[in-house]
Amino acid sequence: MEYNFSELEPKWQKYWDDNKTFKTVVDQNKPKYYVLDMFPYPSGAGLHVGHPEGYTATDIMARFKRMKGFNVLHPMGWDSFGLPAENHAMKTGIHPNITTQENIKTFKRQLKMLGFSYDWDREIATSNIDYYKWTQWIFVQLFNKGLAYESHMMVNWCPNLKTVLANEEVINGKSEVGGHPVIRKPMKQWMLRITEYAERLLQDLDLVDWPESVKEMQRVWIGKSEGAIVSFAVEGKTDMIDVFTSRPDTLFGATYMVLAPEHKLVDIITTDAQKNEIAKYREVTALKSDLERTELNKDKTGAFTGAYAINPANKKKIPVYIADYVLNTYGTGAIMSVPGHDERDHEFAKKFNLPIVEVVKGGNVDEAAFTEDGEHVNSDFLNGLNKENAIKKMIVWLEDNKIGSKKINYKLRDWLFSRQRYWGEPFPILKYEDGTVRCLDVDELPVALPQVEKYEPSGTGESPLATIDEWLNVIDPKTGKKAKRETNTMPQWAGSCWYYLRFCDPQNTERPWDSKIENYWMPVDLYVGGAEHAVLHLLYSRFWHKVLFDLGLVSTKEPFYKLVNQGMILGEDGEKMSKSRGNVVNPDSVVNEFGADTLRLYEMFMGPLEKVKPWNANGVKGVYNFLNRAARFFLDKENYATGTEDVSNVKELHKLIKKVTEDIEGMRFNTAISQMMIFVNHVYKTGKVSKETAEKFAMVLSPFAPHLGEELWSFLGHTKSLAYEKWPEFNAELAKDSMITVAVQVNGKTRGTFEVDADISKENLMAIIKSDEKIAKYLAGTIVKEIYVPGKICNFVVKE
Ligand code: ANZ
Repeated sequence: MEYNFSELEPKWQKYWDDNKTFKTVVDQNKPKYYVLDMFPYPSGAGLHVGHPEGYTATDIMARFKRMKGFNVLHPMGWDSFGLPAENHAMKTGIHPNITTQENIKTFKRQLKMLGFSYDWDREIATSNIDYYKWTQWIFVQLFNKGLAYESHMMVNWCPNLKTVLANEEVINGKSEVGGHPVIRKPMKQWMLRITEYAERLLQDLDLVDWPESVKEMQRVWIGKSEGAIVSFAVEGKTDMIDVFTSRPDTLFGATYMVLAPEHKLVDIITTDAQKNEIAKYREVTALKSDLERTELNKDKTGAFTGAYAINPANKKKIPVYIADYVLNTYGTGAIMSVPGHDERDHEFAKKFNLPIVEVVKGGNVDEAAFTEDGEHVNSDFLNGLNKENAIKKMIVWLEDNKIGSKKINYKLRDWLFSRQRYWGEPFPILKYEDGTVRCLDVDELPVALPQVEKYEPSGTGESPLATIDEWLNVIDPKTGKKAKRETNTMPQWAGSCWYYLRFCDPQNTERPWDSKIENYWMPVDLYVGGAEHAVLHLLYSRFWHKVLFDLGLVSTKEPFYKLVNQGMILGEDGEKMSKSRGNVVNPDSVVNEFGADTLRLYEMFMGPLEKVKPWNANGVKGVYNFLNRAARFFLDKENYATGTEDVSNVKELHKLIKKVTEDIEGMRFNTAISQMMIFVNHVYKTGKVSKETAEKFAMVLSPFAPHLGEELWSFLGHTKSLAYEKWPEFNAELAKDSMITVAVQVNGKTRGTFEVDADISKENLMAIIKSDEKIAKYLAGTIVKEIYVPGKICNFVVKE
């Protein structure tokens, strides 16, 4: 019997479609399981072999859980707003909506070709108006809660992309998309107050089962820092300089101060003599990014203001500088400098010849900053204490003397939420001539994205929407006032912040989702996708979710209970797949040559899901050969026993059931597949199987290779899909090995091995061993100890 995958795969796909096999509705009588993929951006390139890796893993889980009696929600959709579609439109002149729809078609065909068990009735696209209406609605909720505001500020401006970018989208000074240079520019932008949720975003990481590495990246990004605010008087001025320090214990070692060049006190305290120098320095730093400014080991620069402050601990006069290594956006934008114990301060002090005082013992502060713990010295009431106790005591002293107080700071900044681009959600905002704004009401939504001919951003920072007069200018129907629409659009992250909620209730026209339905499906039990979203999508969506939770709109504190990151699939050459390297493997051609089941099985067999793995064409053939052998054996009546089958088949079958069940639960798909290979080799050896054995094999195979699974199931006489059949029970009795090998050791040396019945009693085993001629001579003396490790080894200690 030929393994005719090119016929049987489309046949089963059509069956699933025609019968809506995977359509899901709320069923209170069943436990639910929500398994979600990070939905793809439908690019022009079509599906990449990296996509089916995660999608196959979730599909195995979905199919397995259905057979385990769960009501499974397994949806798919499109993250279809975004820059690449718009850039493509600019090049080709074809409207992004048209190319997006075409790309979606290709992606959908490819996903269907792979046999994923999605409930396609739940398909959504973030660029569809009946979806983004609700994205706008969520923005209205944020606005009304005071979490959205406009701010004039320094932003990350990317001249190539002609848009601003969020901090999370700038990596080492380059845009996350395309790697273009990013500069700083002052602009008025929409911001979301994610900082208000910093502590909860941090604390609630304890509630979720996520890779530690992703949690840690979020922790670092949120950047909680405990310390104190300390106020320094400025000589001859009434203004005080407040600093944030994580080391208030080192206050006695503060020998100078530094303000960020943009700090508002700079103009007030700078002496006339220093005005020029300060102005020049400020000009140079204005162009630098935060990253450039804070790089360690960078040559330290700065300028003296001419002013002096008073160290409140020892009343010493200390000079005040400005320097770019102090950021205006963190803490208070000013620091007390402790060159003895802070590396950057040390470098600066060396360069500007400023005094270095040791206040913690343990190093040589003239040579280098000593940053470790140690006994405090030169610090009056802190002398003799370690860091922890000195910090505590200093905070009490600061608070008693009204010089400062305990303070917690976060690195997290508010989220820059507007883009000067066309292909995104318009803001539901009207701007009046007097500068005030009105956020629209629900009945005024959606604000549709107008059709335009020209997508090219002006480059001045205005969105292409600003050029469409008839869309831009309105008379506000609610106030009768003249108004302009907000012309910026939302970033691509907006749509993906809540799509998992819409999947619960995708066709609701009254509201974004029904609470009862949300309450049934949420949280997402398993979420699989790439690690690159650690501080972008995964942080943003947690933030929105918490806002929605506070509004009583969702029932869980966290959206994604368990997160798994699949490892990247590299080219055969071990390099990242890319067009320019010519090492891209196209899923279409693999499926044409070997079938979808082979592609699915191969991607799961390559290695552990989380690991980075290179593609290997021979590996694909190997997996194909396995499926081919399995198909030829099980789809052939000749191979079915007429009487009873070899008992060893049943034993192997139950070993298989145990291993596959446990491995799916632990998401160790590669080892589950190995066991299937062992099983198929075994039945080839015994020659015949029973129908029952074949049925159970079809069931355990089906989450991995669902087409062949269904084919076998129907070959065995069933008329309905096996998708909801009960997962086979493992029977320990049947899986037991019938014979075991026991090694015999006498005084630590192995003297022989015995093949015995697996359930032999210890007494019988001892009798057999002791009566064996070869062993008997070693046991001649007095046996002082007998230790039997069942099924493995028998140890004798003998005295002469
Ligand atoms: C004195 C001191 C002594 C400091 C010492 C450190 C070590 P984290 O932990 O990251 O919060 N700092 C404060 N505001 C800053 C700003 N706007 N730009 C640059 N640096 C700033 O770091 C807090 C420490 O970073 C603060 O504690 C301050 O230096 C510096 F032995 O104050 B420290």
